[in-house]
Amino acid sequence: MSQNTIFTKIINREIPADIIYEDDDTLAFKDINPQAPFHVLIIPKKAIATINDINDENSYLIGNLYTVAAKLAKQHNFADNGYRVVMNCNEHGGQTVYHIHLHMLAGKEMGWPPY
Ligand code: DGP
Repeated sequence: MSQNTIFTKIINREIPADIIYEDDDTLAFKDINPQAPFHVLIIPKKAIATINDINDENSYLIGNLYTVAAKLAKQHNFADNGYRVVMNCNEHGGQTVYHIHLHMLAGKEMGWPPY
């Protein structure tokens, strides 16, 4: 699986994105096809293709994604109302970009089950 996806281009500023958070390891930007009033993708700068590629060495990067989600929830005032974070894996999970990413959706009440 290629490590170079459209998200690498966003990290390297080769294509534009509406970036709302950045630190040394993590980037968050608005999804191009939003499914909620607030729909942001939170990604590690290091390319990890899927959940299946998480291991003891890189799992701290995944923890960071949730830490950023918690920060954004407080910053954008939907921590109390609630929100959803989702990570899709491979074809049946609905993954289309093979650079791991946490979808963060907020600003409306979510339905369940998610299909
Ligand atoms: P997934 O299906 O879980 O792999 O989600 C991929 C998401 O990435 C999808 O919701 C649309 C978003 N996306 C794809 N290409 C781009 C892009 O070039 N820019 C931005 N901002 N989002 C993108």
